[in-house]
Amino acid sequence: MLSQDYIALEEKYGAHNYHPLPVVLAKGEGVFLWDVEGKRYYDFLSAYSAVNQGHCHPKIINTIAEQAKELTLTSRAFYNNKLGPYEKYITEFFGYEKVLPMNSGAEADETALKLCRRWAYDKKGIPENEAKIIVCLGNFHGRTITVISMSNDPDSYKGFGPYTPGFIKISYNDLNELEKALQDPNVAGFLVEPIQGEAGVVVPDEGYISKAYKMCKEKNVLFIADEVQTGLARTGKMLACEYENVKPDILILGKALSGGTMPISAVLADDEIMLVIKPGEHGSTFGGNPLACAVAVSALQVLKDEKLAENSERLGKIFREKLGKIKSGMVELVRGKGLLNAIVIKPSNGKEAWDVCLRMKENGLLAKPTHRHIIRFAPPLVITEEQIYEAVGIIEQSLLEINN
Ligand code: IF1
Repeated sequence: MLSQDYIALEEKYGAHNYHPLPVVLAKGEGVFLWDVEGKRYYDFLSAYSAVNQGHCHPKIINTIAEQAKELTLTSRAFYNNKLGPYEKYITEFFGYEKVLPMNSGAEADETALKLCRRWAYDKKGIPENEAKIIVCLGNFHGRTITVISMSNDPDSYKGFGPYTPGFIKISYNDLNELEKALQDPNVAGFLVEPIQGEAGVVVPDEGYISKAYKMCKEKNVLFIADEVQTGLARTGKMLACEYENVKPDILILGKALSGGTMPISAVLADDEIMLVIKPGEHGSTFGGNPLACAVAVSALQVLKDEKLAENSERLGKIFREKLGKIKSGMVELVRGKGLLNAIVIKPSNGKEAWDVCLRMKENGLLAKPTHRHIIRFAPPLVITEEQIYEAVGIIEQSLLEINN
């Protein structure tokens, strides 16, 4: 079968909830992907930052193979011999007292919201059913009904109501609005992405996160960081909040926690918060399964052993500098941190970001537009300096070809 045959199958038998670039992938290794015809591409999406460790990382794949032969799932009705060691490893890794394991990012966000609400009633003394959580315009936290209730993007929420109440929406990167919203005594938490991913890699002003954290502390409001996309070395630190020396009260992780091999997410917090949830009050069939636990330990070890945060910080600077030098009228702006970057495209001759991505695909590099005029660039963090140069060459060539 050829690419077009696989595309036709998805079109006929799959729900039409995506609009993919027309490439059918069959193999991945490190920073590269191959399509079914054998053509090789640089992967500059990394499955939305889930594949920070590179495709099919040998250490992670070996862990899967070994653990899959022993035990994969027992449910949380029983103990297993991988969960405890994983919990010890990840809590020490990030400096928290407890972890709650889930699967998808959206589930981890939901878990954090539930934790925050329960904490509000049990510890802060907010009257039952009155707790409010502040969220930011432009946020992306997933696709469940409660999570889309926080969204102001009609593509995410429109036509799926009624929505979950209890959220206050304020502008991102606006401390005045935060200050005002925090006046409400029923506010229990502030949920924020240190860099907004879906919004198009929107980097807030320096000091925003640390000041927001301080303001939350003054009002006894939980500071909840969604680092599903920004975390795990993507932005040049293990966590993006480290840039501002902030340790969130609740930390949400996902995506690269498995190196892109399976859905693994986690919520971290100290006892004061985590222990408000009692047996039977939250959980998941797959959360904390032995296969996932073994994989997550491996995935975190790879990030540390291969110094991927350092690589991301160093190569991110080089990447943005090189992108900024591209002589094309279509590049309006380059922004990002570490290897989470985006360019804002100025349409030219009727050509948009989508056309640029199609041309880059022809030239051997995969990336996806977001919001019509933004292209996200987020290669696996195992990329080398030479590969960055080659990739920038492809991006530049593609822009120049389009703009003629
Ligand atoms: C899709 C974007 C990225 C996330 C943050 C939670 C989740 C996500 C900060 C939910 C998920 C995704 C999912 C992916 C597209 C995507 C995305 F384009 F929408 F903006 F990454 F940039 N918090 N992000 O970014 O995690 O439940 O999906 O595991 O196809 O919807 P999930």
